[in-house]
Amino acid sequence: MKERTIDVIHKPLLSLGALAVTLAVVVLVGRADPTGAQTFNPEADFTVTNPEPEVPSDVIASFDLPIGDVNFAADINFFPREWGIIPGDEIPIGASVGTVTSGATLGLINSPCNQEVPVVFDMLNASLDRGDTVSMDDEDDSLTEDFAEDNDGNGLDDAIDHYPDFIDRIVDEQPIRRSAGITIVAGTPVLLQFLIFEPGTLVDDLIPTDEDLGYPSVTFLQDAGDPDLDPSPGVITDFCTPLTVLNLELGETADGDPIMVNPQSGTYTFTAIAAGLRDSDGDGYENTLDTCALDPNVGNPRVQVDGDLDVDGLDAACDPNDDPAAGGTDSDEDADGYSNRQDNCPLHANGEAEDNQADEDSDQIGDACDPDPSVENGELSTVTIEKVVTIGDGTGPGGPPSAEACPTCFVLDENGSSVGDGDDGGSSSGIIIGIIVAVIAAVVIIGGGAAMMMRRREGA
Ligand SMILES: [Ca+2]
Ligand SMILES: [Ca+2]
Ligand SMILES: [Ca+2]
Ligand SMILES: [Ca+2]
Repeated sequence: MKERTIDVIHKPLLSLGALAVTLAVVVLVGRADPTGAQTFNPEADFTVTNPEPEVPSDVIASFDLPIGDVNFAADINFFPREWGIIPGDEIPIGASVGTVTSGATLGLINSPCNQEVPVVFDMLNASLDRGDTVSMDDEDDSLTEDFAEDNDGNGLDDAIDHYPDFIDRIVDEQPIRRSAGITIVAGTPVLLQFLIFEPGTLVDDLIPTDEDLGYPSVTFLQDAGDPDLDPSPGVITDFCTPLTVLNLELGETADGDPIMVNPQSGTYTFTAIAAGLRDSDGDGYENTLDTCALDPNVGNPRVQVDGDLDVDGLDAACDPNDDPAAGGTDSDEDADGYSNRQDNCPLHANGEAEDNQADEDSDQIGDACDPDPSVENGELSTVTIEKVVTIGDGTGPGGPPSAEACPTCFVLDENGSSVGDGDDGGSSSGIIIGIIVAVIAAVVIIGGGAAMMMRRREGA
């Protein structure tokens, strides 16, 4: 995999929240190729619960990063293009379409990054009507954000049956399916969404629009990525490995409406491409986790006191005074409002009174202390995982499900062919039924980047 491609995809992801990574939907199997990724070795698994051809089947995907790895910056999945995908307007609004279960590891309130936090989302089919929107703010002053209320009293949180308005500020395109789930994390309602767009959709100027890549599917956590948001100090000060993600995508609703339908008998390759976060000083700790991003650490930021005698979160490699007896302890060394572990320049004031954690090159080292603010420090470790999945007995040319098997499957009208024809299937046909699960699995711990801690830019 070319570095360029990952880099291209990585950048827009960086604007997303920390927890987004925990929600990364990875539909893949196998082990990572560790080439060039000594500290980024994701493992993935993939299961089709019913491998019969041309029937709805659940897809269970897992993705794990072991402790000690850098967390990931981006993850892009590709469903085989022959998979049968049912558009959201063919599925009842509010129908259950899956579950996301994740085990995240967080650092809270400037403590070591070792708090295991389980997060579960029940995903529901959600409205695609961009003309009927809901705000992520509490515009009616009810003390609950509007998206997590049921103001129209139909039993669905408003983010389900109304389109969150921030999405258009990130991707100004019509999706063909949206699923959404809300769960409470630390007392705050958190919204997770998966959006699937038509092949070739310009999701972002920096994401390839080649139709051959299939359907871009983008994950949103809260409104992370909204250009109207700014960082702010918060309680989540780090997000690191280990990380586990289990994603169940249902093949059909409880009422038997199809959601995803297997292709014809054959073998199909799932591919995932993931990128690990940058580690400027090569000490094994990504820049977001490393309070001394430019100096190899003395200790491990996941372990209390290790390399940090005064327990202020600043490793001795750069702590100007690591001796507690000498009054070295200072959880916000530069007194800029961001605690050391959340601050992308712990020794340089760059809080809200200054440039507020500005990071031009998105390498998680703030402009205020970045030795080269316009060139990323540290490499992205890229990993590609492929898995061949067998449907039916695996024989035959394969191809998308027939129109009889899936009359509601999304059809890409190209060269006169359609998914439902069933007579020109096979991987070499012009039909493109791929999916890029461009899981916006980005990581920005720095800058108060944790999604829940973002807030509306003033005047926005
Ligand atoms: Ca370091
Ligand atoms: Ca210290
Ligand atoms: Ca600072
Ligand atoms: Ca930077």
